[in-house]
Amino acid sequence: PAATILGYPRIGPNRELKKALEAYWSRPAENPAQSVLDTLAQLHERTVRHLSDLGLTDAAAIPADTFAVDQTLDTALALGAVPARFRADGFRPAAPDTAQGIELITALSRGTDRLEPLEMTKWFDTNYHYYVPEIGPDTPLSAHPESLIERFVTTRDTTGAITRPVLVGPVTLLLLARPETTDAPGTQPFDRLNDVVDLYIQLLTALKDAGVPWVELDEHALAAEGWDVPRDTIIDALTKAYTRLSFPSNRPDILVAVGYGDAGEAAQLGLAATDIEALAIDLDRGNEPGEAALEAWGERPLVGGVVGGRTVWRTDLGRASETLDRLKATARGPVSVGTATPLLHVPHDVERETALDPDIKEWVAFADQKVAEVVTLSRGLSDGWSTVAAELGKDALIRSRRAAHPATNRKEVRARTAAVQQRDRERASADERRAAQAQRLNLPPLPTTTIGSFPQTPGIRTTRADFRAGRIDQAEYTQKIRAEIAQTVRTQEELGLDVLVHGEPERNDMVQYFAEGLDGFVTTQHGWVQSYGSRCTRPSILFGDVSRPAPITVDWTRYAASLTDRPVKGMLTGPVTILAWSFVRDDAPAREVADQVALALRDEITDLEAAGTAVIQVDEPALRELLPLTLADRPDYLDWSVGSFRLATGGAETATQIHTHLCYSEFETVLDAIDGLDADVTTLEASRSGSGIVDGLAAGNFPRDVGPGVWDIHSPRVPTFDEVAQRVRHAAKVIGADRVWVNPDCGLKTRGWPETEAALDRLVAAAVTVRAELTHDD
Ligand code: THG
Ligand code: ZN
Repeated sequence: PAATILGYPRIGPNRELKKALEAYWSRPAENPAQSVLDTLAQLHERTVRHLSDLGLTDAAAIPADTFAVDQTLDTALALGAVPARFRADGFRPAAPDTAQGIELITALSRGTDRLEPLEMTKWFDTNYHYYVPEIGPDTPLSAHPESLIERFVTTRDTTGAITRPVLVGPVTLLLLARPETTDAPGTQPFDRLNDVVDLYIQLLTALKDAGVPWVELDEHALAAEGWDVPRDTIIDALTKAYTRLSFPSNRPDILVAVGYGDAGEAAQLGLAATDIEALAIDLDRGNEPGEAALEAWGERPLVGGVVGGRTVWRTDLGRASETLDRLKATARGPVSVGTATPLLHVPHDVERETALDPDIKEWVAFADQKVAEVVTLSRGLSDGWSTVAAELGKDALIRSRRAAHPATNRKEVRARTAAVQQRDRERASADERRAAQAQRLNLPPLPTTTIGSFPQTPGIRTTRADFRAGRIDQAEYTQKIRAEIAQTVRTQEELGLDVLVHGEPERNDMVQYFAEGLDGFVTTQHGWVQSYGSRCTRPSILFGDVSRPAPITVDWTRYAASLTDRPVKGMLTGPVTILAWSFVRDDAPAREVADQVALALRDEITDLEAAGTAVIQVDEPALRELLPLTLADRPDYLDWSVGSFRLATGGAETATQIHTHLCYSEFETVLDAIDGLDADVTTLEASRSGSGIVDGLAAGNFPRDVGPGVWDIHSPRVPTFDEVAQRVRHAAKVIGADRVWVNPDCGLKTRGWPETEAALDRLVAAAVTVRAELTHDD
């Protein structure tokens, strides 16, 4: 096949898709489903023309990689996988490119007033969330190729381009799926592989009949370990599935793509044993294929994914050319150039960043620049590297300028990380801290608190936007934010919470806010990346050595504390999460970068302590997300990630209570983290797991305090008093009333004030009630 990319950002250069979806969701009368379809069609046509202009001109070089909001949801819909609870409420499988399809996508991704939406979870080790398909033993499945065909035919007729439809492959789809909510525990979507392969065969036949020459099936799950299904079973099933898929002659050619790491030799041999036509491999994070795999693969084409899709740094063209030359020399068949993953994780175009420091801007490649790199490398590989000597030379020059840039190697920053000792990561024993903090804080049993943010009202957003645009000055901004803080503190006092927060009205995003306050980061104007559904983030770029020119949070926290006699928690984002949600430099080890960020946070903690702060929370919601996909890489990661958290918090005084907060975590990670992070209090997302997390925590018998969330803040629904009280009672009983905090699952920034006040009122009442029950029992 030709030079290609595995996928392209779908949100649109001006977030057109986000805007269309949100307009339809909030005002469907003026913006019917058809308006979303129109936006999608325009975006797709524009993307195809644009990629073709950028040089992806060969047949099947341009991927048609999603229909609407998510690649996994699209594939689930192509298989008709609508869970029983939605069918019972009248939803039927539908092609996404119909009004009915958009309604179905809306219901599945957002839920309805009666139905829980599909769960969302992280896509491999990225900050993208996919919708988890529900495929149980009885889920009816049926093939729905209409949208894929419609897309292909319309694009061909309007632009002349022959695109390549993309689906998540059957093995990966089932590994990413879960059973339906009503299925018996222990049911395994993977058991449906044979049924699912039947449907892929039907899809492929229909695509072939419509004139589609190539399809891409993404089998990224092969790059990851730790699935519920044993590796050998997966490889065996993979081989059987692709043997069946590739057997019929009436089908498009099949490109199997494995991004996000290395497929491993066993999987490559398994695929080689089938009749698939082409294989795309990740040469950014994965290895060059071994001799056995190359021999088995024979004369079929390989796509070498040398252009990474996970960072915003330019590809090292010289190194990529050498990798491609080696692959070409060892492969028995043709080699072409591609990306290592879809370009979903990077913004559209760095040329739009007119405010970016020009020195730094030239180091950066967003999606369009990465496409250009693929095209350049492809030309060099086929016509000789001398034909792209100018591009290679320019890249080498930029690379040397980057290495010599003073901000990438600051002596004083490096000296400080080099001087870190193990004892800097250690505090007094948990028992000593507990005693000192109990004396200082004098809290009741089952203390109540929140996770940090309070509702981000339109007024707050306007204040921040006005300040950024220069419409209000510093003094007016400070006064307005202080008014918000005062209101939030007063409300918490009235509600009777024990440990208060200032509510974070000054923060746009919990990572971007700190990036703006630290040296070594730049932020972008248009660098939006889809997070899930219509939601986006604008990751900051961590380009140099990190230091803290001035305190970041201290003034706001001090102001909040001046308004109340109760403790006000200082609120920081932890080093691992700051790394996970930024684009991190690739010219220094993660361990070094994390320690630099940790030392900046450590200074912030010292300053908060000097301002009188007795409780400081350091959030690490992304601790799980960066966990490497392969088991062998995990111990090193846990060592540096946990180590950097401990470096950030290790300077806190014995009587300063350090909290941390984790969300989206699987239970085992939570246990390891609570142990490793050595925080005094860990608040967790727990209410959606039933009593699972709480019972597990009880069994773990930890010597530290925990706050398993008692209110699921992801939904506007206010829990009843009895629900909350029951959760508090259960946690107090099994973990011990002296160890348990009472708090919501997560921050409240996405909630409105009415439900926030109502739910917190019940939360405090539940804590008070269960406290009283404790004294009676004694
Ligand atoms: N910040 C960052 N990454 C994250 C989260 C975060 N990843 C995980 C999780 N939280 C993702 N959740 C969300 C929730 C809401 C939004 C984005 C990610 C969101 N975004 C606004 C939008 O799309 O309109 C834009 C926000 C902004 O102005 O910056 O609402 O908290 N980095
Ligand atoms: Zn959370």
